[in-house]
Amino acid sequence: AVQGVIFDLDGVLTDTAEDHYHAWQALADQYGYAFDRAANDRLKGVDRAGSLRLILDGAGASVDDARFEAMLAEKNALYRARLTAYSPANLFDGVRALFAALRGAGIKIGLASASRNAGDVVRLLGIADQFDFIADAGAIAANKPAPDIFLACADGMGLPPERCIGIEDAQAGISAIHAAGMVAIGIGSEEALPDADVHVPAIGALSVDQILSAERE
Ligand code: B16
Ligand code: MG
Repeated sequence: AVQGVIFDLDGVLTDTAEDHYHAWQALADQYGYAFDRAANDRLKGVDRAGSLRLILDGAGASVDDARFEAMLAEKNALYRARLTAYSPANLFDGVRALFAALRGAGIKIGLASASRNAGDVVRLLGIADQFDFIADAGAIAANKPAPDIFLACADGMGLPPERCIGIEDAQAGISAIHAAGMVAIGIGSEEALPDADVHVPAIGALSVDQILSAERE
């Protein structure tokens, strides 16, 4: 039986994806690199350095290491400036009720975000105390689609991976969940997340029963 549910953050519990987009767009504009929402879609679930590499590749640009690091710091400053406006109102509808229902069913709750800002974001959303374990993206060797962060989260909750279910909005995240040996629930359409075992349009549409009965396709 399922004993733990591991949540992605950006795009699952809150809409930070929009803020990541605006930060990358501002950085790209500043350097004259072509970038738009379609290009941004490919960055979902990809870590900060991996995202910048994709943007530079897309623009046919290359920079030295010092400039690369400076650009990462700049993007993060732009992103964190947007986070200052965050409050519990930024939590997606239904998250608190879902967490309460999971807790009531004796199921542990974990967080597996690729974001190094995840701890600050859940504090701003007012849900930091709801997690049994928050995996540290900075301490993970390989990022999504590698299974590492989901495995670290299961381990941190004291559960074997096969007793956990993962919830993700990005294809890289669905792959990471499957590579960890877990059932994957996708927030999004079948077209966007063809590999997910279950699809729901938003986190608020997901019930505990649906989570507990989800099976690998
Ligand atoms: P940071 P998730 C990911 O979070 C985002 O989807 C991705 O767009 C972002 O680049 C990445 O976190 C790194 O974030 O720059 O804050 O470390 O979807 O895994 O919760
Ligand atoms: Mg995400």
